[in-house]
Amino acid sequence: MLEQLTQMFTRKSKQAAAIEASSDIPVHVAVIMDGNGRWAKMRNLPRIAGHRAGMKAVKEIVKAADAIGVKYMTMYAFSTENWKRPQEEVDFLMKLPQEFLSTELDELIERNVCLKMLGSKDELPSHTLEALEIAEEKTKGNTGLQLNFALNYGSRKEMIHAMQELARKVQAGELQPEEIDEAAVARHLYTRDIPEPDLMIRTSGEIRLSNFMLWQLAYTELWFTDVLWPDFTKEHFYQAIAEYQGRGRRYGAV
Ligand code: V0D
Repeated sequence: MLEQLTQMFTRKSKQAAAIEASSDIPVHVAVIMDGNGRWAKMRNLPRIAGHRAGMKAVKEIVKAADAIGVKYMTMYAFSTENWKRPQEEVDFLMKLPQEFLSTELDELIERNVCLKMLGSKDELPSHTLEALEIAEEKTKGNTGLQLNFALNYGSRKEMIHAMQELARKVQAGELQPEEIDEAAVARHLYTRDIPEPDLMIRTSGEIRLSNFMLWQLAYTELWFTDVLWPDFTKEHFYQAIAEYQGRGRRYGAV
């Protein structure tokens, strides 16, 4: 009875309520949002139409994650390899953060969401970087869901950056080589302040990591679906969470 009432007042779906009741909510969920181009192609639309549809899915999934109490979401939006796409498509993609934030930032602030960018800021156009930095600044004190956008992100690039920082500290005599352990490496990654993902979701039928969080996903549960990202709904998301809850994680122990 109490559960039903709670459900009514929070307008949560039955599926969401059941997941939340299981109490094993993943703290951090990472998502590779794949299949936007294929979604558009199937409809004889330009690829950019797929990206725009994908942005709608981002909004729905972030809400769904927030509703069950996920603390960190990391969305892979643009990889270091994506610069090789046609200039026109890259230019369009680089406008999406502004477009997304112009309609969503106020609501994200209202929902106490803290927004962060994960990746290298070096190559980003100034208009994209500026929108991101304003959003980071406006939400930095928020204590609710932390929403990370991996943008110009590549895991090997991230690890090389960490190795260079560590080497610099050794050279400067600030660090002994023996002091480079897992914790020291983790402290030099973009994710230094974020727990490792508990669950990684990849859409669109590709069963690989594609240079996404290679260090951080060492013990993460991986979940793959053939559903294309623009078609990915909160029901699919909750299915992934429910299957995650049914798996026993052992971290190498028996
Ligand atoms: C295209 C599917 C939201 C994946 C989703 C720069 C590829 C739509 C953002 C976004 C993209 C990024 C930062 C931010 C707010 C929103 C986004 C890109 C692509 C690449 F602060 N969707 N989205 N950024 N796509």
